[in-house]
Amino acid sequence: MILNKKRLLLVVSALVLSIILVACGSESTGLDGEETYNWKFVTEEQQGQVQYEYALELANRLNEKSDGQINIEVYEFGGLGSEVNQVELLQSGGVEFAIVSPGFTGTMVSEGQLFALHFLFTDDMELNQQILNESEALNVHLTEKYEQYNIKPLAYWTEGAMQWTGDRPLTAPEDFSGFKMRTQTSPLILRSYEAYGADPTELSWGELYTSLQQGVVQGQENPIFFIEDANFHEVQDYMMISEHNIYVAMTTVNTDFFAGLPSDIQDLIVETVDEMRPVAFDMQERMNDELLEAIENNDRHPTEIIELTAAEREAFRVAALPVRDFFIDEVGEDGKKILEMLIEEIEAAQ
Ligand code: 6CS
Repeated sequence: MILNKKRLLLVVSALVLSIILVACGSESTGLDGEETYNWKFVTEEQQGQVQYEYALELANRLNEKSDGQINIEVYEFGGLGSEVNQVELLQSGGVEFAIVSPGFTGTMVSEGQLFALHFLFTDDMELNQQILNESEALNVHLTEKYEQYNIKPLAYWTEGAMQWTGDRPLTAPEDFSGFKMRTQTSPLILRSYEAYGADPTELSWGELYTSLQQGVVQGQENPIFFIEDANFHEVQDYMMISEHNIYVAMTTVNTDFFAGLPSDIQDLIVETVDEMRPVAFDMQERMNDELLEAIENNDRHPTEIIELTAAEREAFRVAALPVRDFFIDEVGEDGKKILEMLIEEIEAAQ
């Protein structure tokens, strides 16, 4: 009797084990199976611009590596609404992948607003990208904050240093006094410009060209490639090489969607997003260099390019420092810890 019970226990254990093994096995058969995966990937930019070209390259690599099992349709900015609408689509699963700028999630993931702080990163773009790749503050702690909203950042990467354009030279904080500055949708970005005395307005970039042309706003910030490709230089007389910040983009997926994928597909996505880090860096560097030349050589729409001196940048850095306290006060304890850890990581990297 005792022997029978033991035998029964053994049989039951073996059965349970085999069920677990089969279950685990089926979790990792995505790439061996017949199934095809058809996903949507929305970007905040258009053909020829960094985010769109990045997304296309990532989609092509995943298609090739999966022998055609993974098919991703990449969407340009515009067709699926504003940048904020696109974030909502990602959260609801209307699209599986998105490139998201933290500047459009500021009212939701308040901790992500740290990217709005001026003069936080270094002046060395390669080092900045390395920090974005390796930072625990970002890749673990900030990522957890996004995941609470069904957004899973797989990579933080830069589209280049940010520059100001304006209808006037902007070389000292006082030049921003009463200046109508366009910003993305994030309280801390607004606050950063209020610290210089500006009068900032949130706008989608889809409305920016006309708003600059009509004087609804007088200036804006963006990497050089974007200023040229979106033709903002046509309706702005000055471009300041201010490098007051870096433009950060996030490659994101819907968290629930990703969690439900077979593990080998998850691994393939993570591996390919990792491979894309240097590709994205080279892409933005090339486009920023080429399009700076294009602005310099544009006689039809001349733009005066003013490179801020070290002393001018220092005056802005000092004026921007109190915004860090505002971030800490407004965003709370977790945000404070993430920011402090990131600052330590940046200092250590230097
Ligand atoms: O200024 C903006 O809002 C846009 N700038 C860039 C570089 N990418 C997309 C974003 O929406």
